Amino acid sequence: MDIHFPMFEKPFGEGFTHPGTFNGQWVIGGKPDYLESISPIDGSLIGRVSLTTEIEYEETIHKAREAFLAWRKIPAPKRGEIVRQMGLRFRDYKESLGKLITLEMGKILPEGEGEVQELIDIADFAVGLSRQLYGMTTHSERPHHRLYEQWHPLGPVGIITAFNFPVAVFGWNAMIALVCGDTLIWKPSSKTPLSAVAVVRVMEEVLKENEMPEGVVNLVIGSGSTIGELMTRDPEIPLISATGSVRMGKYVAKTVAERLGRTILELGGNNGVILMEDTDMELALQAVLFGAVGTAGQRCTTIRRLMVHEAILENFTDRLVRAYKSIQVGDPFEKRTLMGPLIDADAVRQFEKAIAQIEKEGGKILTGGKVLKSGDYAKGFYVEPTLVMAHPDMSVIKQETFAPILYILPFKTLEEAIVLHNAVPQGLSSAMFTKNLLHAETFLGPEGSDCGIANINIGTSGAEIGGAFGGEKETGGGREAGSDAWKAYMRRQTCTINWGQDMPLAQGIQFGSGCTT
Ligand code: UN1
Repeated sequence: MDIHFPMFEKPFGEGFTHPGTFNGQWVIGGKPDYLESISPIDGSLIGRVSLTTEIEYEETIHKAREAFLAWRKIPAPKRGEIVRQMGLRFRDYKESLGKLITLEMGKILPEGEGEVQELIDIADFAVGLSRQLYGMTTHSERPHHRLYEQWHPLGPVGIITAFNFPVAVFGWNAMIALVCGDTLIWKPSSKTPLSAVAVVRVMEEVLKENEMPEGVVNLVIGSGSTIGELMTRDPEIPLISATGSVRMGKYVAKTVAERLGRTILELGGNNGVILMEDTDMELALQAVLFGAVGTAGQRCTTIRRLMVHEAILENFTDRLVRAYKSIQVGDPFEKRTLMGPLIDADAVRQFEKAIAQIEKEGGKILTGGKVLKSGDYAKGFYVEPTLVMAHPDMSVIKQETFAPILYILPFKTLEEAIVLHNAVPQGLSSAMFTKNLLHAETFLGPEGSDCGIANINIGTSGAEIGGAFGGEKETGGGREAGSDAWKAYMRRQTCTINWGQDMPLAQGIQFGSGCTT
């Protein structure tokens, strides 16, 4: 695979090794343990990355803390200027980064490049934001007093990301946190370490060219139980932003809460789309295909449940089955391919487990359901995109299986559809297809979708960076990326200034009138 990063001296493959720890310098200990990066496309070795040791971690967090003391003093628009240059540099490497994501994660190339675009977009957003970290003023109840709030940098921010968006989700956190004046300690997924190394090397170029202090951007690589544990317990990290499973999120939430730290959690999704009887079938078909099959069903925003009005059930299902059967599964670098592999053997096992449960619970597999093992598929982790006619009592529809399995659930009334829609523990993204304003507004109203994202006439995935991204219930409640998500990366300070000659107390309290001063 021809991927061009001038900073990597060696080509990927058997001989490629790289330090996994960056704290201004790439650090590698005497006898390091290595993590292998395996391509899900054919199981081949892309390269090895050294695992961060506890000593290296301590050194890194120390540097992140020291760098914070300097970084926080740089005016926000100047920090924005550094991020602007990073955005330009990401553009230079868009093709290479996109290819590396495809190679290491397995999403098709347009999605790999799309993910880099998401990183570029959030960098651009953060540049503008660096001049808009605004606070409000309000009127004091006391004469000659001014009351206002301002936002200050928070400290080193821990960013824990998942394999499915090895670059973009880091970007949402990192670009915003950087303009907010925070330094970063990034722990990427152990399944996609090289995408992380490449992104950090691009950022390193810009930081060095601008003679920024070491420790503004840091990378640590290791498992959740080693490095993740050190980060979540570390009082030097006031905020941990974590993306991943509900199980991981519950552990992170508890551990960080024990030291009264803050978290931003972006956990599981089990996203539903309601197709009303006046659905524009052509639009819905396109949206459902991208939303359910795109990224091989491994987005947290993937469409997993499709609630279809009985009046269009047969027609829409037939069309969907036909479309599913025409989907090309295979090498994600091939132009014709719409669906690449799952991330690893364990993901295939989870798929098989879900299929067994579907069968046990009386779901009808309309198409798909099998693991692809022969020929070109033999060495990678490929499965068929799967459509299931389901019923509401099935327990498998309540869980997030990170695979391309879509459950169809028929309904008769809007009320029934909304109850069905909300009857899962997760609450990330949701959508309705309709031309009826009353139905759309009901879905978007307080008794409608209970998710953090609710769309009309588009799918659940592929959110733009301009909005706040995140969800309710077991999704964790965090918000990242655009809108005012930046506030979570700063500390709010309420200030009252007395510019008068007297000392009036709030709430009209008279105190000390009986004593002599
Ligand atoms: C994720 O799957 O964790 O909305 C993030 C989307 C993408 C990001 C998904 N912009 O599908």
